[in-house]
Amino acid sequence: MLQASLWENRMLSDKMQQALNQQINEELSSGYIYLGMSAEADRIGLPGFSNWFKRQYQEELEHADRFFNYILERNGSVDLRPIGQPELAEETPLSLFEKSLKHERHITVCISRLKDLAKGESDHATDVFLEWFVREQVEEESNAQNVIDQLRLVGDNANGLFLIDRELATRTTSPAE
Ligand code: OFO
Repeated sequence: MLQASLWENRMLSDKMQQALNQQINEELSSGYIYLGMSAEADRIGLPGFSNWFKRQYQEELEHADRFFNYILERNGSVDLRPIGQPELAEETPLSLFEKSLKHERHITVCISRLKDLAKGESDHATDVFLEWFVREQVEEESNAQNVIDQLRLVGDNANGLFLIDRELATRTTSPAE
């Protein structure tokens, strides 16, 4: 009996499992959005921006992988769901990063809700697992905001845009530890 209750305590609740699966979908959708942004930046003629979004796409796949691995580690079931088409029109460099910031704020809300759920269920393992994402979201929002600030500063100045593009070209994939 004691053995059975210990085992139950190790399992994810159905609600938590569903929520973590939903987050895999959110992360893969994030990746798909950034892949679309990478293509759009290339269309505009900004290879550095295109590189930055492509790296971000790769980072989002790594985020999805963390949730995937965690569910399996907890003996849960992975349930992959459909991914929607990114909503991108003819974008400008600024509109791309404004969309990025808006999206990252949405992800921050998702992570906060997951954290609240873990706390509410006294699921300490999931609560601790989510700490990394809480810190990551601070960085994700800050990264997008920094580029928005630079773009607003240079305005219509082509030289300024060229310099930002050159800077964004240096980004390599570096998932936070
Ligand atoms: Fe952009 O951090 Fe994951 O989704």
